[in-house]
Amino acid sequence: MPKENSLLNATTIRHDWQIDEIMQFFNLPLLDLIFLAQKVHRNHFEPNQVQLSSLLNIKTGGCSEDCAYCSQSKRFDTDTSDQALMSVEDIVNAAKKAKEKGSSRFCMGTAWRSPKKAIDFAQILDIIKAVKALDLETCMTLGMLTEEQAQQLKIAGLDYYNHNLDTSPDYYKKIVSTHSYQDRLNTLNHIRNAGLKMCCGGIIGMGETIEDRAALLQNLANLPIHPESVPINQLIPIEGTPLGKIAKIDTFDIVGCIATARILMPTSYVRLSAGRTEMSDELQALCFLAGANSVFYGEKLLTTDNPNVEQDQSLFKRLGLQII
Ligand code: SAM
Ligand code: DTB
Ligand code: SF4
Repeated sequence: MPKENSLLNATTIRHDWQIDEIMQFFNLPLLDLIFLAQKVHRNHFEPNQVQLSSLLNIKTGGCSEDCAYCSQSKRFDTDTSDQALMSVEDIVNAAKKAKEKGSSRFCMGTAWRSPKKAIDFAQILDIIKAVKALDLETCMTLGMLTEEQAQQLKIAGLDYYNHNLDTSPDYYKKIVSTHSYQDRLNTLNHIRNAGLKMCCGGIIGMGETIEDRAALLQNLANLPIHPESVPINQLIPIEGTPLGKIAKIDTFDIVGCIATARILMPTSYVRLSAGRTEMSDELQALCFLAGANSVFYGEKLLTTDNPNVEQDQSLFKRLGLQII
C-alpha cells in the first residue's frame, strides 16, 4: 500500500498527535499530501464551498506588546499610528457593507494586550449586540481575556473569539517577550469554558523551521476541542518591525501547512488568511484543493491590503466555489 494511504488510514479525529507523526505528513511529496488532505476534506465538507469572513480593525495601533510581526506595536516605528476605539455606528455601517458583499461573519480586532478599561469593554459589548442584530456571525479578537470577560462576551451574543497561537512554543519566545505561550493557552481555555466558538491558528514565514510549523499544528490539534476556524496566515512583512526584511518563504509552503492542518483537524474550517494579495489565483486554487475552505474577504485585513471583492468573486466563480 502506498505510504500516504497508510498514513490516511491512521487518521481520525485525534487530540494526541506526536511531532514525528506530523513530520511524516510534511515529508510526503506535496502532491501526495494534497491528495490525502482532499480525501479528508471530502469526508467532512461539501468540497466546493468557501466561507467568507470580513475583518475590521476597530482599535488601531499603540499596542503595548512586542509581537515581532505586528504593525500595531507602539515599540516599532511603523506607518500605523494610535487611534481611538471606533464608534458603534461606524462599525455597524462597515458590517452592513460586508454583509451586502456576501460575508457571513464579521471579525473585529483591537490592538490590545487585553481589554483593560471598563468603559471600552462596555462599548465592545454594545458593538457585539449591534452587529449581531444585523444577522451576521460575530467574531472578536481583543487579546488576552479573563474567564469573566469571556463570559460577558458570550452573554452579549458573541459567536467566535480569535486568539492565535501563531507559532511553536519554542519559537514564540523569539517572536514575543511581553506575554507567553501559556498566557495564550489560558485565554483559549477561558474561551471554551465560556462556550464561545474558537478561531485559532498561526503565521508561517517568520523564520521558523518545519518542525516549528509541525509543533504549531500539534498544539492546535491537541487542544481538547479543535478550533472551529483555523486561520493560516503568511507573514506580511511590515517595514519597521523586526521581521520587516525577512526572506520570503517558498510559495508552496503554505499549501503544505494547509493540507496538514486539514488532515489533523478534519472538521475545522481552515482559512487561507493573510498573504493572499501576493498569491496567484493558481496558488490559491491549490490551497483550496489542499483543504482550505474559508478566506478573509474585503479590501482590508487589519492594517494591510487584501484582494478586492471583484477579484475574489471572479476567482470563486472561475473555480466553481459556492459562497457560504
Ligand atoms: N491584539 C490581539 C492579539 O494579539 O491577539 C488581536 C489582533 S492581532 C493583530 C491578530 C493576529 O493577526 C495575530 O495573532 C497574527 O496571527 C495576525 N497578524 C498580525 N500581524 C500580521 C502580519 N504582519 N502578517 C500576518 N499575520 C499577522
Ligand atoms: C488572523 O489570523 N489573521 C487576521 C485576523 N486573524 C485578525 C489578521 C491578519 C493581519 C495581517 C496584518 C495586518 O493587516 O495588519
Ligand atoms: Fe499586535 Fe496583537 Fe501583538 Fe498587540 S498583541 S502587538 S495588536 S499582535
